[in-house]
Amino acid sequence: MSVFTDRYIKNFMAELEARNPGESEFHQAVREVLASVAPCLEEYPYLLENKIMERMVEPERVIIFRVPWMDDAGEIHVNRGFRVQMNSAIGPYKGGIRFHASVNLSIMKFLAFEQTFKNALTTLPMGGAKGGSDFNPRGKSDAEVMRFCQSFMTELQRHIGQDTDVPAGDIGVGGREIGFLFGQYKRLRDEFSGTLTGKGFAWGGSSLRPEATGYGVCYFASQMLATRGESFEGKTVVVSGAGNVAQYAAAKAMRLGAKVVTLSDSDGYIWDPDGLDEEKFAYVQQLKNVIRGRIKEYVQKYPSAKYFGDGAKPWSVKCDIALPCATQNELDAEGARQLVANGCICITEGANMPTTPDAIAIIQEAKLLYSPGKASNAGGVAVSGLEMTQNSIRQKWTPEEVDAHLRRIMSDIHDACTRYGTEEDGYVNYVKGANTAGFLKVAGAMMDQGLV
Ligand code: NDP
Ligand code: 2IT
Repeated sequence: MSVFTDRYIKNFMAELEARNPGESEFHQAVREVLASVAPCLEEYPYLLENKIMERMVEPERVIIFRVPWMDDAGEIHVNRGFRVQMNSAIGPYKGGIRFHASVNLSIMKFLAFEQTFKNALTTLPMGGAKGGSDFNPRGKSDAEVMRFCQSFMTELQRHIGQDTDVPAGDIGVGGREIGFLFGQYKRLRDEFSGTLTGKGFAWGGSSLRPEATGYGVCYFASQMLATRGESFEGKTVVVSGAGNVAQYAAAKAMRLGAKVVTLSDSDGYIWDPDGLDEEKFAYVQQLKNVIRGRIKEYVQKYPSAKYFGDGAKPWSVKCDIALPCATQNELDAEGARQLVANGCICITEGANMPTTPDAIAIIQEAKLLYSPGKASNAGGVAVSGLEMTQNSIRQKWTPEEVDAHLRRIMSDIHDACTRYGTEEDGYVNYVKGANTAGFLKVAGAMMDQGLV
């Protein structure tokens, strides 16, 4: 790192932390991008003079609102709603909505910041945003979730629209929640539009949107593996999470010939040495998406599997490929050391920022294949972009058509990462590649549009 780069990052981060106190996840996400793009800033001084980075870390708009709702027993609750509209340089704001007890401004800003670069990488015209609430959907009835979604949308609808800001799902927001949110949006705005993505197939949704993130993760991982003459065939795969992304990443890995041996939730993980098959996958879908149960119930159904509780993570399980698909900072230095020691060759992120900075350093030092979520999980928002296109032209594409687009987009993202991330010794630094490619695209658009 040059003296300029080192000093620039230190000064920039000191100011960012002072302006945004306590927002540790946001600081972490900015620091990583800054470290990747500082050499570009040195190379193109007009980006420095135009304070492009300073403008990128300041959201264009942040909306914080009260979300009151009543539970089934008649008790009143008050949650906090957020929408961070980070950057609209290359298209309308676009990004998911997260319902999880941990949601706060720092998490919303880190996710909106990451989304800006991810969306730029998809090749589609989408700006970056994220929203959500500290509402905890765990244990809530369908009726309670519906009332919460209706209250949340009653305020959010003022700030979104098909050409303004297009939300979608994320942790705690899947097909059920998008349905309730869309219903309320339609009622209040009197419009049937593509303002949300992840809609049901019968009412404007795209085929393959539920599968898109997880499938895209595996398409991207396949490209990474191919750079070393490898594939999923015959490999052992560890997956964390058991939600939307984890389920379809696991299913695709299995269908590509790998043995998927773990799934997890925040309570612990299951290890199935025989690996997932189609029947077990159908059971997991029923358990998580319909019954809304816990992953530990898997071992009652399949007693040859083992459950490890107390919030245990699956990283000590020997594997060739790891797919972290649960949440931010779930893979720490200890987990990274275990993966490296056990001979893992590839870590492809399905979640957003699941790997801590010290874990990334360990993984890259060992020259493992490693990709950041903003590159490898971009398939979800990419198919959301394709859903917007289909809504605009009032047409529906077949699963084969959407899959072909998804594969091409993941391949284009891989190309961008290798173009900007290949180091002198030939090692592909996917973090540097993804951050640089995304940054240059957004920065160019901001320059074109003047000081706004
Ligand atoms: P889901 O709500 O469907 O599933 C989340 C999974 O992660 C659950 O198994 C959940 O377990 C686990 N999890 C959540 N929080 C924690 C935590 N604090 N510690 C441990 N485990 C946790 O969400 P998604 O699958 O949609 O999202 C997973 C990740 O992928 C997130 O990082 C999200 O931002 C990212 N992502 C999602 C996309 C999408 O299209 N849905 C697109 C791109 C990225 P539990 O039930 O115990 O909470
Ligand atoms: O993190 C993400 O990319 C998402 N949650 C999906 C966003 C979207 O608009 O589909």
